[in-house]
Amino acid sequence: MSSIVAISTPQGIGGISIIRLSGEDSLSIASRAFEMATPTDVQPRRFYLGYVGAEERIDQCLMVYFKAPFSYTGEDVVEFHCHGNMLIARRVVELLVDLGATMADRGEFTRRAFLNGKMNLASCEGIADMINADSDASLRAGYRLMRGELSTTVSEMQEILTEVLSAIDGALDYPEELYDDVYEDTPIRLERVSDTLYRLISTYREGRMLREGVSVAIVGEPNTGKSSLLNRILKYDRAIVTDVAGTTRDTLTESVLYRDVKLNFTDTAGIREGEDIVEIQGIERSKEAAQGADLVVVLLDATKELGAEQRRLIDEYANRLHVVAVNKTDLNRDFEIEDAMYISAKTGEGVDELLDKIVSLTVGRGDGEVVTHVRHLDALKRAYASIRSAIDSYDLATIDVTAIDIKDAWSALGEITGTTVSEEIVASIFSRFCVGK
Ligand SMILES: Nc1nc2c(ncn2[C@@H]2O[C@H](COP(=O)(O)OP(=O)(O)OP(=O)(O)O)[C@@H](O)[C@H]2O)c(=O)[nH]1
Ligand SMILES: [Mg+2]
Repeated sequence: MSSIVAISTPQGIGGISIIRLSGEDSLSIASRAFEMATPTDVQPRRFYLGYVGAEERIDQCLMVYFKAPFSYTGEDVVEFHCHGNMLIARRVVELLVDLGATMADRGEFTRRAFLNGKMNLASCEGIADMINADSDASLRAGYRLMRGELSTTVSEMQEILTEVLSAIDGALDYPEELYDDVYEDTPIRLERVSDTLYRLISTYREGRMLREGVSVAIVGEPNTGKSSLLNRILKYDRAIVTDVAGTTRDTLTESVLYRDVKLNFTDTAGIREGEDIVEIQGIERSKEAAQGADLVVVLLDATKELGAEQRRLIDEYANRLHVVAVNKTDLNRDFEIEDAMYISAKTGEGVDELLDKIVSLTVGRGDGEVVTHVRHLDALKRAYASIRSAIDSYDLATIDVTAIDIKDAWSALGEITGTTVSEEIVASIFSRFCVGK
């Protein structure tokens, strides 16, 4: 494969810029571009001081060589660590292209690592997640995916399925043995795989929220203090607050990091019988926002009697993940309703407790193994369906059909680690990467 080159550090000014080359010609290309300050034989994993350039020196820099297969891509890799200016980095890339390298595509280094067996597909996705993470929680989830927690569980399930398949194969050749050893044992082993699949599938909701953030809609009647609560959470006056009922006309979404988790709050227009066309549309949007949210905060006003409309709102979200919060407790401490949180957007009282509650209801399970990608979820669901079908239709007479179901489950699982995945999926995964990774 041809040698590829790219700038691997961000486009901008910094301490250093790293230009990376990978491929079988990379050392010979690099040697023609680099003049050592003290000429010597290049050893892997050692830094050499020298000059990069051809007719004209571009920069004084460091060069390091990683010999295949002990490199990120599994190929020969050379890096130049130059001074951190894009003009320098671009000239070095141009020079290396002149000497025979080609420009790398997005994610091409990591893609080569995958193709060369340095990393499985789920680990590559973990790397992309780490690079794109915008909260500590999503960073940790990416790291764990990269380190192979999910892949290990998936491979363990595949191993069990492989054993079951070979036992069935053997028994098909010697049917008299099938009854005792395999026939009894197979459903038990399949149930074990089924349990693991079920457990993993049920973590997806939480996993997605860890990766993308938790969406929370604040709904309530006009003037209950929804916008005030948003401002209090954001710690600045983002939304307009007035004592006029119907101040907020449109939904408004902002994110905060709270205890390492990204929370995406949507403030909405107060819900009541709409008065004008703008307000009616705003209320429509409030309902849509609440519909799409992971969790709904139903906000009540401690200074008002609990009316029919508020009760209707509470009922409406009763079957959803929700928190009922009573606001303005600084004005009235006697308002009581079952299972509510008591807060004051004005003084901040109770607001951290509310946020804690939101976190614990959504991503509160902490550090268990979680599924974070819909692609993985989809593969797990298909594997689960095949295993259930294998168990449900389990019968001596049709053991060959069972074997087909088990093979289907095995190959669905293989899509996660990449052993059975299509070229299109691989391409779409690496298109999410940046150039130089
Ligand atoms: N004393 C007190 N006043 C509050 C509190 N929260 C909000 N308010 C006041 O209540 C009024 C309405 O607040 P908003 O935040 O605009 O209420 P809203 O729910 O966004 O109202 P709409 O946008 O009209 O639906 C404002 O005068 C706020 O200052 C609170 O905790 N205590
Ligand atoms: Mg408002």
